[in-house]
Amino acid sequence: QHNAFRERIEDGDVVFGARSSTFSPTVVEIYGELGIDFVWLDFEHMGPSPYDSGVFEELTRAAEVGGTELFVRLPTGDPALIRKVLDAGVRTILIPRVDSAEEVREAVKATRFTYDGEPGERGMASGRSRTWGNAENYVETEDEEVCLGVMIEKTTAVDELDEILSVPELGFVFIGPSDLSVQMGHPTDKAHPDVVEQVEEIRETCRSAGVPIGTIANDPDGVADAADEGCQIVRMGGDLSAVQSTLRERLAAIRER
Ligand code: 3PY
Ligand code: MG
Repeated sequence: QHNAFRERIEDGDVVFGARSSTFSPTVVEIYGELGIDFVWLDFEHMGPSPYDSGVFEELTRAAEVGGTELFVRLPTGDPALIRKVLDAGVRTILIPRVDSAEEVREAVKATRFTYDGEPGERGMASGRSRTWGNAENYVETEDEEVCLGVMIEKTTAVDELDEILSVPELGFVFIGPSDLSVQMGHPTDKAHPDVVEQVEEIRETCRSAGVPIGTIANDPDGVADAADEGCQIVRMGGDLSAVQSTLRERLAAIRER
């Protein structure tokens, strides 16, 4: 099975994902069955230990069965952690809070057997990424399946954006308006004109560089606007908010009768 997430954003398509804060393989499978393209698993702010390979093996199994792709936000770009998560079968990862192009290059290198014509820093594994269906051509094919993105959410990264975007193996950029609002001195005010302008500038730079852009949009109008703005990766909800809103409405309807 190819990494359809990577294939589709490289083809210029828009992919839609949802967060799963339950980290439940069953929810991952349901998302796949619904036709959701990727499952955002947030190990930056929550979740079980990202060093636990078993967690990722269960989730990648469920993603394969359901026909969706895991999208794992790691807490850091530590190469040791990146390798471990990829070896368990995850192929799409997001590194938050990057500061520099050098940091992005180090993270990318950890995902690759070949980097810039030289051997990369991915380790030969015997985990799920290699053993199930891909043992023979593992080294040749794996670099084509893995997709690494970074969050642009710090002013240090904005200052180095051109250099970050020139890393050829960078798969996509996800913009973080919440952290940008903190960084720019307007905490939680994502609608502040300076923050809005900064986000627009980052998007414009990414579009010019041909790097796919990710964003969060929680209603159909927001999703349409994001797609109009050239965003190709859209997170549009999650399991906790879906449970809350569905059951709140249902309970209210039942009590009204
Ligand atoms: C931010 O807005 O800072 C994010 O990280 C979005 O997930
Ligand atoms: Mg953030």
